[in-house]
Amino acid sequence: MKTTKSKIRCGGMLTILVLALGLAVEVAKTDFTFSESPVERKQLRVLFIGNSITNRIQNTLDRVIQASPYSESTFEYVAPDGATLQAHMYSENTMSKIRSSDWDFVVLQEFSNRPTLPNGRGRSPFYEAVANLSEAIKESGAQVVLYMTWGRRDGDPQYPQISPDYETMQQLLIEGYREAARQVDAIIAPVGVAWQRVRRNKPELGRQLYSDTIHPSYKGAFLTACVLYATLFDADPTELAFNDSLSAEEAAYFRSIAKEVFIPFVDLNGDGIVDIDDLLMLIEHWVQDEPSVDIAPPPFGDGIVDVQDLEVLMSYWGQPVDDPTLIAHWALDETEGMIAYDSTGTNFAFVIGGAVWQPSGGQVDGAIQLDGVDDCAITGSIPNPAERPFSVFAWVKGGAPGQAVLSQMGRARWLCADPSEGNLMTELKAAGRGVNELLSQTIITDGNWHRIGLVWDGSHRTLYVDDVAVAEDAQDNLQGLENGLYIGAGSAMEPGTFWFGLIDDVRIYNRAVTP
Ligand SMILES: [Ca+2]
Ligand SMILES: [Ca+2]
Ligand SMILES: [Ca+2]
Repeated sequence: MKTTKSKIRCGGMLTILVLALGLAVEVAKTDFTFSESPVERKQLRVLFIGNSITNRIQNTLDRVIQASPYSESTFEYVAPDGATLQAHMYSENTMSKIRSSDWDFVVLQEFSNRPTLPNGRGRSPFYEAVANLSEAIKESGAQVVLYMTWGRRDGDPQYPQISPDYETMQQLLIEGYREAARQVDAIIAPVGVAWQRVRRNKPELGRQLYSDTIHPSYKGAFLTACVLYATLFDADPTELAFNDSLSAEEAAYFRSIAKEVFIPFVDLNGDGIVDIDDLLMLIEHWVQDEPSVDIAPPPFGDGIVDVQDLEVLMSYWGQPVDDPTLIAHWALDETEGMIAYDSTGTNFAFVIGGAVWQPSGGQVDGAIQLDGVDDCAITGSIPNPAERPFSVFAWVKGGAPGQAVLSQMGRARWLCADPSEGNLMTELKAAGRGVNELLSQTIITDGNWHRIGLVWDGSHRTLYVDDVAVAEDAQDNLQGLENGLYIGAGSAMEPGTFWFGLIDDVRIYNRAVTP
């Protein structure tokens, strides 16, 4: 099936592909990292226009700038509590401030729920105010920056039907700010995206970003300041040696997140390398508005797949992939010992039962061989996959009907062979009666290597075998939780569920990957 798919793709796209590869050679040197030459360092004059979401980060941002190579910069703020951009637009004080100086950037921050509300109530006054203010800002010779804010901690209590929870409100804010930026050709400071990363990857710390349900704590202010710093100075925030009042570890984590939001997702099919398969996916959607491959400019593209996306992809060609959406990755390349390391961080797995490392027997370097009796690997907690789109992949060889590749402790088997035939199956499903496991008709226990996967995009779950979708159904939520996993055993380590064979390269992403 894989061959057929590739043939169809290649046949129709060959001409474009050849052109793209020719172009790629010329653009391969393009680098989307931050500018770093000291001679390029320029002190800036920046005006912020907003409300308490701005004035609560003002002192932190000033300290970050003071501790940076840009300490001679001038930052001023017009940010009375509760102000909307519409109010600023009618404010003589704000308008004269815009005209009063030779600003490099003017940063606009809207009242926190306006960009989430339907056109009549929020979005159109937001767009209108951005357009009006931008006109004045551009006339004064400055560039417009939109300070994309974060969703309220528990959603919007005033409009629960629109933003019932944080994640929904954040998505609406991202959409609203993107559209506003598109209309006036503004730069986005993706602060809300950084908050979303923290809330997704470290839920407890994510709630600590708030001082109440709306405003930033000193932690939230520090994360925000790092993103604004990176946006305005085009500088790498991880080079700042400033922790403010945070622990060194937390400050370093927030700086790394502030950098990550500018790293594009170049490994489109989630297999750890940027190669021809990723390029084919991009070419397949050439000049279309396809979010899954619209990687440039980071962090969320610009609504079209074009030469800019190709340049970014090619700039990572053949390089190791640093994908911020890869939240856990057990390469299983160890040669000895009882620990399987997680290449994305600290979530190592304990190997029990006497499983045997196979350093030259894997599909991607080494793999682990399990005996089908009591061997498996036990991981630490991973973030709840049910809260957002997620994908999980593994390479497997061997196995028998009823055996499991990956299960959540005390919950569902995420990837397993069904008990009668050995077809790929998942038990991860929505809450409620009448919802069943998803069963494919593709046998994975035939003794050959297979790359198996489960993807939930927020509305559908799809099973993959060897990069081909083999089963799919609608599933608008999932029953998951923040918990550990068993690699190579069922969710209660029941006899008969232990995998007898090889497992390699287990990957979990917090995005919907199309393999
Ligand atoms: Ca790839
Ligand atoms: Ca693009
Ligand atoms: Ca491996």
